[in-house]
Amino acid sequence: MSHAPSNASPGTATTATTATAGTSAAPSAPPTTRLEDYRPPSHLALRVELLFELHEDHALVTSTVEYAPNPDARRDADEAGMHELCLDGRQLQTLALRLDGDELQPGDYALDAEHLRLAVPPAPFVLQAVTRIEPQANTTLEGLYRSRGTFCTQMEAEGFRRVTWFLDRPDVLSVYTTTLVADPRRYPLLLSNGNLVDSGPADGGRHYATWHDPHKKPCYLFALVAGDLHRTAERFTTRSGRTVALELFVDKGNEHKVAHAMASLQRAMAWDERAFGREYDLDVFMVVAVSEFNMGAMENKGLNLFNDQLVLARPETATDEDYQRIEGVIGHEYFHNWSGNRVTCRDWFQLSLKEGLTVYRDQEFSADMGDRDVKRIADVRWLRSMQFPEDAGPLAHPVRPRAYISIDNFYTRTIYEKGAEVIRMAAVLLGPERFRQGCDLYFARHDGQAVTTEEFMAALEAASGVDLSQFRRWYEQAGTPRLHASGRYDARQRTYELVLEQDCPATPGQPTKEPFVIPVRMGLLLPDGSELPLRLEGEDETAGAPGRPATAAPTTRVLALRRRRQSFRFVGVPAQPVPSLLRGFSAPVKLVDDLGHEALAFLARHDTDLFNRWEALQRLATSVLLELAAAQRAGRALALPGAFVGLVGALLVDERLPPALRAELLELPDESALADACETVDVEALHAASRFACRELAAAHRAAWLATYEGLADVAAGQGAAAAGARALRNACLGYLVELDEPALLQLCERHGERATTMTDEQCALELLAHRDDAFRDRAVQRFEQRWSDDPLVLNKWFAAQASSRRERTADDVLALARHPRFDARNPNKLRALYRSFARNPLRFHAPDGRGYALLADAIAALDEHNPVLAGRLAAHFDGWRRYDARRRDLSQAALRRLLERPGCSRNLFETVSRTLA
Ligand code: B3K
Ligand code: ZN
Repeated sequence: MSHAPSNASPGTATTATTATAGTSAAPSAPPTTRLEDYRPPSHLALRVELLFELHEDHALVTSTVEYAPNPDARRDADEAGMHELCLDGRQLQTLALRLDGDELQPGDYALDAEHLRLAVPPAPFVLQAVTRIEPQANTTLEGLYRSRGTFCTQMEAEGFRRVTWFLDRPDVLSVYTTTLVADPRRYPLLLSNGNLVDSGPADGGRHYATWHDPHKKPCYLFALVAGDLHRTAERFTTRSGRTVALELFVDKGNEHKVAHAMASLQRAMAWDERAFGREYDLDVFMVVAVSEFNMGAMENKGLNLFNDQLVLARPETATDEDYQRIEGVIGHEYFHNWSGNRVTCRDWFQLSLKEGLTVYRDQEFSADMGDRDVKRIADVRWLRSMQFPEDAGPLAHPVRPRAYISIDNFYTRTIYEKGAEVIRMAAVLLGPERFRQGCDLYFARHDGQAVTTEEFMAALEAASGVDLSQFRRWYEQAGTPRLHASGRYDARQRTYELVLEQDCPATPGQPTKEPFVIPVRMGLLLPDGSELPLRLEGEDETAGAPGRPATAAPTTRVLALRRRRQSFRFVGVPAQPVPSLLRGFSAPVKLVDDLGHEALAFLARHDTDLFNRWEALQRLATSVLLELAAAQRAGRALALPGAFVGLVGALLVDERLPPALRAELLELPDESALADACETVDVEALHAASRFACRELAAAHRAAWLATYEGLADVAAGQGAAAAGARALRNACLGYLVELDEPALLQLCERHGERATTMTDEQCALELLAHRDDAFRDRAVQRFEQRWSDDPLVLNKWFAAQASSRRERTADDVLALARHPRFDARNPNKLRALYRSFARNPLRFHAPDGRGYALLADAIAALDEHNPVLAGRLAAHFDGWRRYDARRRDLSQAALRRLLERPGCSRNLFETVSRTLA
């Protein structure tokens, strides 16, 4: 029989598709995928059966898939009434293809580097493919690969095509049954999605396990694991009374580090029931930690895979921040079970549908588990230092992008964190109850479907009655809007008029923008520090529910700015107020207003919104630091305003504020946040300004830093949230004290590290001393290495601290560390510890001679040979290059050109670099 489609070129079923197919070599113009070209899949996959025969040097994959024509697809039949099926595959050696049991011959189908095309009947049929792959040689960490001795998978976004021929797209949902066969001695553990339905001995002394996942899912959520790992088991009883087995697998020897991850999972499951009404839906939920993983973790149905860094924790090996991150990511992946898995994405342009929503959910989870204000501050700090620069540079893209070469490059801060801000704004506009009803409706309407951000918006609208048509622009327009605010007080009329205006800078492909809907949560503070009850002109002063007294006007309310310019007039204002705008950071915008230092200092002292107290101090500090940088550039003497110094001192000792919040207040904006506020970044001036300010503050409050440090010693030695808060504040104090360069204070820091009982303190001491160029630094670095050389995760902190160092030799250190016996260029955690830390080290990455650029570009070039996904993402650190002086621009451009012109540049890297240079 011949099922060859008309345009078929002869293919051979027994050879690899092409030599370069899987190495991601960039063709001269890699193809672009566009949102407007989306078409429904030609076929549905009714059921998928997979057999994995795992061997030491290869794996055989037999996939048996029942396909049926998709009634929603438009298609043409050929003269014989046959349809075309085009499947995705990459670097597959195809050993056999069978259509309804008939072996296909080479002339029956067409193969190119990444596709298999064949003519198929216009009715359901079964296609079986046998492919041979080499997980052991797979260094991309996509598809099926090995992490140390464990077989594991990463299918999102397009890894499944590295395993077998399939419709590798998120809108093809199917029920999977998976059988693994392997050597029982090396791989006693055989896991896949769903429930274990069968297991036992197999031929040749091997064993097998069969898993069945009753929930329809796209292939990007498929996973398998085969290995010899330690299992920790717990239980969770859902609110409807079902018992779920929770199983956490780690390398043997690490089992004493799993309690926090397991407890986090139990908290996450209970929280999702409470906060979103979402219950788990299988009998077992498994988490497997592996040491080689391209990102943090992956939400595969019922079988989450984790970077071990986000699972393993003991107080002596993981910092308080690591603990929080683990809780957040365990929650994040678990929450995907509904926001991502039960309701998934129609296509990869909708990535933020699951990621933005799930980040929002994990942020809320963490806020509920800890201190909400501190969590919000940390999230906003991160958004500002990572997402705002992305949105202002050549890689800026909308939350729902319209085109990509490699979707791997779009797992960005914009998709994730800005996406979460968009959800948060919707929640603010709807209010908590209607937002929850909207989410309920979304999950109910679309359970088992692959949908778009449009369906999410439509569900929120349907449940709330709020029109979100203009709000959708947040998905379509890139760039961080600016919110201009100015106020006018009329003492005679006792009114205050707040004028809000918005604009948004041009971004690639989007020269002009339409106005956004910007929710501005706000309050007005009176000179005595009290909050004014807010009444807008035209609102009835005495209005209250019938028969009840008038409700007091609220002191915080949300103004929705919809037009380019709008004014809001408040009445009954007894004195000139100070506006507190964007409380809780109610919109991801840059606020530009006319508040001077005095008003900001007033807010920093009096605002009842704790987030905005922090924000006011940040804004004040940013302004102070930028003025210092300007003075430095102009060769003027530097001086810190006394009021600012006084304010910092007052907040330091304000015991009404929890220590964790004080620690946040006292942390000045970092150099990348400062850079984001500059037209042209003057690396050295910003650095000098930051150092000067820290030293001055340290000197001015020397006694208070020291007293606070000493006073919190006991609390900080304990466990739990209060201890972690105390450690954060103590370590902030220590950070200021070492700036003073006094031997006694440096010894204090040294002892802090030596006597530390937690990694939080030990890492803090290492990081502080690693900036120096003296014996304190050398001793700290050596001691840490000796103590932790056998713990790869802790040693990553050691690599990172040195790559983040301000000292002049840092580039040399990084080069030397790359040759360190414990460095492993195949391990993404190690690569990130060294090179990502270096790329975030403004002073050394942007060294004026271009060494930093060359160093990173060389590392990316080497990485691109074996892990293009990571290479493409690391290259994004160059995206700020246009904001530096001409010499640095030339040097970074040259480094980028070299990358682009390198023979064999992957399409991932090609895309990042060409967009960066465009
Ligand atoms: N969904 C994964 C990320 C996959 C990245 C693929 N290159 C983890 C997460 O966001 O939950
Ligand atoms: Zn996610």
